[in-house]
Amino acid sequence: MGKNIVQKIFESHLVKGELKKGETVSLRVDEVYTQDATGTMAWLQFEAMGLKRVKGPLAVSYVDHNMIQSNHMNPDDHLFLQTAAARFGAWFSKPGNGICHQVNLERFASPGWIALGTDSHTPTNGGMGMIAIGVGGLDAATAMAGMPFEIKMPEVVLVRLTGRLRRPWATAMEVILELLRRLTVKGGVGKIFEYGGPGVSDLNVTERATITNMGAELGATTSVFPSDERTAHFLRAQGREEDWSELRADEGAQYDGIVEIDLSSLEPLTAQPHSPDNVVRIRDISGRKVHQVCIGSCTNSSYQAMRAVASILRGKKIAEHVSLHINPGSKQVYEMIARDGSLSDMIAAGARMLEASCGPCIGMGGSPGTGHVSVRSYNRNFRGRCGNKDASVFLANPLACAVMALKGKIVDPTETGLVVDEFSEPEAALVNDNMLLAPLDDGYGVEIIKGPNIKEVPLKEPVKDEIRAEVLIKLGDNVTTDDIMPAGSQILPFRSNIPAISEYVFYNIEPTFAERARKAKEHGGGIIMGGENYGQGSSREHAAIAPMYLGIQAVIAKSFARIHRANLINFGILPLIFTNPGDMDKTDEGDVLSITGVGSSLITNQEYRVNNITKGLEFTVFTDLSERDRVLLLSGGLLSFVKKQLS
Ligand code: MIC
Ligand code: SF4
Repeated sequence: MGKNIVQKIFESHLVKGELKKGETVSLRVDEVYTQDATGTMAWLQFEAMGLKRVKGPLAVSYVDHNMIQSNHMNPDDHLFLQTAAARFGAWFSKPGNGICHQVNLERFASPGWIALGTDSHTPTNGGMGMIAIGVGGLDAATAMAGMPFEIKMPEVVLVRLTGRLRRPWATAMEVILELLRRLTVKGGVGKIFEYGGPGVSDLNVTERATITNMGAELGATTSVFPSDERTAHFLRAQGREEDWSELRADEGAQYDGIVEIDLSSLEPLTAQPHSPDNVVRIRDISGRKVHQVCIGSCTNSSYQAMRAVASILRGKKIAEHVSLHINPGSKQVYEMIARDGSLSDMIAAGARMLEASCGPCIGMGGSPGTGHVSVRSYNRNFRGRCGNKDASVFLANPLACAVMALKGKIVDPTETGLVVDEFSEPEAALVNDNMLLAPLDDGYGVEIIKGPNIKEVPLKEPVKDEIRAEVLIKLGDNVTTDDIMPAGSQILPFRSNIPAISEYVFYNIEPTFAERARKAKEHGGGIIMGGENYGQGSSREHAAIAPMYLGIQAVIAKSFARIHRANLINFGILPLIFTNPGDMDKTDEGDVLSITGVGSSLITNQEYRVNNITKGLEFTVFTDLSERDRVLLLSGGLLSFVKKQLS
C-alpha cells in the first residue's frame, strides 16, 4: 500500500508505538526552536531540570516578540536567552534577525525533518516538506533534553489542489482563508493537512508556508507540502542545496479525508472580526472606511510579498486617514528590499516601517484607535489581540492590504486597475547570517544572566484525590489562549515572571478573576468552565501556568484544543470533558463542585462524578489521557516528573 508524506516522516522518526490513528506514538525530533515570549520559560524549565546541554536535536533560540523595550524587562530577557543559548548549546538569533518562523524557513528548515517550536505557527515550516509542530515550553525543554516527543497519531487529510491561482490578486492567503471558511477554527483539531495534487507546483515555498502557517487557525496539529523542484529552488537560493531531498506521497496513498480546492476558482477573501474563520469575499463587503493597514507577520512577510506590496505603492501615496505599518519577516528580506529599492517605494508612499519582528500582530505597538478598522495580512483577529477591544480587525492578503492603504477603504483589488510587478523567485537570496550566533563547543563556563524580572518556575503539587473548588468563570465556545492570558505591550514583558503575569488571567473578559481565584485558593481552589475547542490559538503555556499559580484545579469543557490541553496536563491541571454537554447549563459561576476519588478514577476508567454542592446536582465528566499524561498529573506536572527522573 502506498504511503502518504506524514506516514513516511513519522515512520522514519518512530521510537515507540504503532502508526495507527489515535494510537500514542513517540517520535525522534530533529529540531527544537523557541521564541522569546515562550522561550524564557522553556529555558528556565530546561535549567530547572538540572540539564547541562541540549542533547540530540538542533536547538535555536529566537527573539522576535518582546521587542518594545520600554523598560529593563525585554532586554533582560534577551540577555538571559543569549547567555542560556551559549551555556546550553543552542543557536541564538539576535533581536532584529527576524520572526522565528520566517528565519527558520530560510536558514534551518529541511525536507523530511520533525521540528517542535514553542509557538503555534511552527507549522509554517511545513511549506518546506517537514512536520513542524507547536508545543508548550516544557514539551520543548524535554525534547531538548533528548526525550522523544509523544503524540496521538492524528488523522491525515489530503488537501488536493488543482488549477492555478488567478494572480496577482488571488494568493496563497486565499487558499487558507477558503479552508477556514469551509472548515472553521475547529475543523483541523486532531488532524494533519497534507497538500497534494497538480496545483501544488503553482506555489513556491514561501507561498506554501503562508498556507501551513495559518493551518494553525484551523486547530490542526500541523500541515505539510511535498518537497519538489520548487523546494530545491528555494534551498539553492539559500545556499543550502545539500539540505534538499525529494518527498512525495506514493501512488495510491491512503487518507482519512480529502478536501478539494480549485485554485483557479479563488478570488480575494477576507476574515472579518473577530475570528479567522469568519471569511467572505472582499467584494461582498467593500466600502467600509479603513484607518489602519498592517502588512507582514510570520504569515505574509516573504520577499515576494514585500516586492508585490512595494510595486503597488510605487509612485503613489497612501490615503490621508490611513496609517500603514509594514514588518518584513526577516533581516534577509529587509536587506533584499533595501537593496532593490522596494523599501524606498514603501517609505515614499507613506509606510511606517517596523523592525523584523511580530510587532502589531501581538499588540506590541501599532494598536488601532477606538472603533477603528484595521486590515492586516496577519493570521489572527481575535477581539482585543491588537491591543484594543474596540477595534475591528480584518485579515487579507498583503496585496489587497496595500491597495486598501491607498484607497482608504475596503475595496476589491481586482477592480482598481492597479498593476503588480511580475515576480520570479531569485536565484540567490542575500544570505548574511551575522545575527545568528552558532552554539559554542563548550559553553560550560558561561554565566546565565537573569534580570530582576526573571523568576523561578512555580511547581504544582500532585493532583488531589478530592477536588472541592468553586466555578470561577463560565465561558462559551472557542475561548482563545489570548482570552485566558492576554498579550500586548503591558502584559507580555511579564512572561518570565509568573506571579506578576497571573494578575492578568482573563483580564480582558473578567478583570476580577485573579483576585477571586486567589481568594478561592484558600478554600480548595477554582474551576474554569468552557465550551468547545477551549484554549484554541497560541501555544503560550502561561495560559496554563498562571491559572495553576492561581490555584485552578481543573478545567471542565466540551472539548479542548491540542496544545492547550497538553499544557494543562504539563502543569498538573485536570482537563475534564462533559459526558453530557448539556450539563454545563445546569452549573453557574460561584457554584462549588466536589470531585471525589480523582486518583482512582484517573487510573481506572477515567470517569469522574461531579457533585454540585451548591445546587445539589450530580453529573459526570471524563478524561481521555495517555499513560504518560496520567503519570504527569499524579506527579504534579511534567517539570516535577522530569526533575524526579533525573535526580
Ligand atoms: C501568537 O501568535 O499568538 C504568539 C504570540 O506567537 C503565540 C506564542 C506566544 O504567546 O508567545 C503562539 O502563536 O503560540
Ligand atoms: Fe509573531 Fe504574530 Fe507570527 Fe505569533 S502570529 S509568531 S505574534 S508574527
